Amino acid sequence: MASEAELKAAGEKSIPKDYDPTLYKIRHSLAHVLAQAVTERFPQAKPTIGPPVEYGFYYDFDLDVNPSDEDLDWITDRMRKIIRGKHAFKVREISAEEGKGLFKDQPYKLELIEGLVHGQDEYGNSAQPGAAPTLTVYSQDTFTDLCRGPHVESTNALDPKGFKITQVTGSYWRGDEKNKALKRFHATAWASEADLKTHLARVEEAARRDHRKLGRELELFTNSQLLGSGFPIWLPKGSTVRRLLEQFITDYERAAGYQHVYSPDLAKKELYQVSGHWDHYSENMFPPMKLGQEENAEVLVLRPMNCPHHILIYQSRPRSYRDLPFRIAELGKMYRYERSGVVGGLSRVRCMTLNDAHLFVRPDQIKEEFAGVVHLVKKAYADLGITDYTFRLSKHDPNDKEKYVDNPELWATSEAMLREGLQELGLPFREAEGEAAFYGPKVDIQVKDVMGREETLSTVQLDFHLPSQFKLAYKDADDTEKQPVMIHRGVISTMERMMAYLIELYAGAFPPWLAPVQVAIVPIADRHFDYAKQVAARLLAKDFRVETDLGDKRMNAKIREAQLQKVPYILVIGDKEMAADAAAVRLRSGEDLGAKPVAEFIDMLEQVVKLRTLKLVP
Ligand code: TSB
Ligand code: ZN
Repeated sequence: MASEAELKAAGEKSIPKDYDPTLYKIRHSLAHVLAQAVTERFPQAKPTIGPPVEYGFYYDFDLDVNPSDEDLDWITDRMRKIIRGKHAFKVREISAEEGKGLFKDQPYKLELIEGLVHGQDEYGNSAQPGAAPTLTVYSQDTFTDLCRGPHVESTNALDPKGFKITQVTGSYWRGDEKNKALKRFHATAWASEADLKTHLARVEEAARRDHRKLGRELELFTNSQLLGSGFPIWLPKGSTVRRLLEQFITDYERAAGYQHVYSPDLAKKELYQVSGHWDHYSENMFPPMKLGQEENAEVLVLRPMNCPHHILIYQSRPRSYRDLPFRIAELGKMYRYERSGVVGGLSRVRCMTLNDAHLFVRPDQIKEEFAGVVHLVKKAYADLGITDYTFRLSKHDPNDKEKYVDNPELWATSEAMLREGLQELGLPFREAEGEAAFYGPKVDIQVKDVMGREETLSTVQLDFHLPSQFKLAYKDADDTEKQPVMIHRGVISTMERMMAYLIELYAGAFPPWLAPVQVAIVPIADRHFDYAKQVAARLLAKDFRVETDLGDKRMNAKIREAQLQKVPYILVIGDKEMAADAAAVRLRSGEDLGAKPVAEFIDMLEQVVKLRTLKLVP
């Protein structure tokens, strides 16, 4: 298996297929300009490699000093001067011998040439066999680099204010910590200064909304070194939000004819051999555990999906056509071996709870049930305030026989059915190859984070494979045995991913119906404590979530604290309010609604919570 460092290096070099070719050239050319400036500032610096990455580029140098802010300013100014010099990027083909002469003082370039000659790419990985090595060098001004290109024609095509050096971090030659430690200059780079500014503003907004940061500040969840990465712990406040979401979705499911079940988090390996997970999904599974040393000892695996368990529920008694659709739902815990480089915060974890359901349906019921799920998704999103989402038909990759069951007919039928289902509902969608589940195609509901990165929240999947693997059956009206079809679906997604998304969507300011604390009560002085406690008790009796601040801080500090915690309503209580059975109502935004009778405030809160409005005042 690849080492951590290799995976990391591989991740950094992977340029997505849809990378903008113009930005690629701009960023790659700027990397050369940066290398010129860095080697002028630090003549001892040995350039290694400097590829474009998402949002910009980096360049790694073997360099014995830590560049100061002053150095970075100098380099930035120098880069701008070089750009304004309108230097052409000149390309030249060279022989390996010539290259070795040209880069005789640059050990890393020599190693790269050596690798290229022996069919390796610049990361030391074997390139396509048989590829004849043509070496090219690109020069601008006084600087020459070994490079495949392509580049812009001249520095004239670069905006001298379109880039920013963001930081210098440590890295290793070829991403391997056994190798020489290097200095990595990171820069974000764009076609124009305006684009750079837009990007920087987005980065700032993303940092403000970052669910990992807000999760800490608002005490929603935490992580522990002792647990390991990908295993978040839900703190009391995060758990409150989660419980509310779970209640919300299970209520909707009950109304839509789902039945809820509980099943164990693991099963014998055989279950997953029958289902096909063992063959097609074991890369994403934790290693099995053998109970005992004997040859025939039982082997258990943590479940990566809940479907096989729900199939056992279907099989717990004979079914007839009248029993269908049979809708089984569970907030099911699953375990997936995600690579450690990709787990972080809540949106990609290794232990997760899916708002899962499996619908066992007759073929004539597929369309209606599919529509029912889409309807449920839309209803849930409307309540949660999720408005920006798109539909993706996620298809298999016919060339990948390992990941997908090999049954062309199954794929043709099921993909066509989902496509029709979407068309009949009049939903715009796009199609993506290689995104299906191993057992069938999906309709994924895609959302974007502040940085525009896409991820899947809800999913609806059509499956003819598992019913066949488990020989599922029902007795039809004419007494013959038929095979049901399965629809797998998640509406809320995993509680983890939805929580991450909602924290960022609301920037931590949950709507009143979801806020972990809905009301903060701030008595001004000790003599108001008893009355404050009474108000809290009345709110609690109505099932509202209240915190009363009986600390000795000043009123303003208490209000500020509640605002920082993004508590929607703050009730300030002094002599006047106490006398009138009232409270001065403030919102977390700082807006002051003035004094209101407590009964009136309770009415308002009841209404806002019942309607699940995002606004704090109806
Ligand atoms: C819907 N068997 C189906 C189920 O019946 C299934 O497991 N589908 S899935 O593999 O696509 O996962 C369902 C959803 O879980 C995904 O759409 C995604 O929103 C969420 N999810 C997947 N992996 C992770 C993860 N590592 N961390 C958090 N959420 C995840
Ligand atoms: Zn499933």
